[in-house]
Amino acid sequence: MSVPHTPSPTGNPPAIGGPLENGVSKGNGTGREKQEQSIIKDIYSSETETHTPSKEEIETNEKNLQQSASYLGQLVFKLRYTHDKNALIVSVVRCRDLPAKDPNVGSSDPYVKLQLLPDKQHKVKTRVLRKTRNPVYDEDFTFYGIFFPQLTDITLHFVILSFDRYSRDDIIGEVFCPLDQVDLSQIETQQMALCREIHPRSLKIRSQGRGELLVSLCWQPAASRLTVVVLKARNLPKMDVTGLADPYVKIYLTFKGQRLAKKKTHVKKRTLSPVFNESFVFDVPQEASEGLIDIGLEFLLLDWDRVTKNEVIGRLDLGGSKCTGTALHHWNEVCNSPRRQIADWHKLRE
Ligand SMILES: [Ca+2]
Repeated sequence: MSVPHTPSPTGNPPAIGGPLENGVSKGNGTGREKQEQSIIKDIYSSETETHTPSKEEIETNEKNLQQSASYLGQLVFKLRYTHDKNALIVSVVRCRDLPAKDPNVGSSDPYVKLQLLPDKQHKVKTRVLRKTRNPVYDEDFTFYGIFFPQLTDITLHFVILSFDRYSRDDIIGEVFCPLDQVDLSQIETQQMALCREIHPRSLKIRSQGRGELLVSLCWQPAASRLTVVVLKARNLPKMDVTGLADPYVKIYLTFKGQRLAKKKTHVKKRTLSPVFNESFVFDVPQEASEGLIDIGLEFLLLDWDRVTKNEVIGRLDLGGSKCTGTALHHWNEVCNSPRRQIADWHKLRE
């Protein structure tokens, strides 16, 4: 993970792209997925199936995490295809047992967004239902101009959200339904009901990995100043339906664990390999200026979103009590080599 230290904030060119090309699960017909397509499946019994070792690592991770993740309820929807209109009709029927996003009321104001992947031009949403954890929508969405053989390339992506009047909406969770795992001959003749468990968004981040961040630091004891250059990030998880993300970095200077100052980079839109090259200067308190005692830097890498709350992708601590491993090594070098700009890559953590 670490590269040779560079005297200037240019770093080494990062390898583009991560090991996971299939972050948005395009189904490959695994045993688990097959099982999930059963009509109105019983989610409790489906959790007992055995794990096939030939599965890709990402799926294994997702499965393990799913079992430990908190239960977010279920989504019920129906599918129908009409040949005379070349139309796919998706009915969002209802959600069951949603978590309460509004703790004061003990419920949520949920609505469901639906997109057809990979063509994200088809984008619809249900109305918002107020103060309920078991909303019934019964809303039909008709997607025209889809020829029957095209269906196997399409994945339905549902996002379940809770409306927030005062802030950006909360994401409750999401459901992916690749249509190549649905018995399509059935939906030609009749409406078919399906029920899927809602998965947390964090599952997606954790199963893909959080990526890495290249930062460069320079400690100037005479001026009592710490310069931080946020250079770039790589291998970030695919956060948006576009398969990309809109990353930015927040930095806090901490003293004895307390946040003293905050800075942030600009948002880099639609990229998994952002180049920031932004420099920040922090004034270090006089009492800590002997070798940066009790000083730390907290980095948060976030995904910006226009509608929903920005999500934290990963964190990094340099200095402070939580700093270990390569981060501690980097920090010690910075403390011991004043006036030198020292860069290093760091793996982001939860
Ligand atoms: Ca985003």
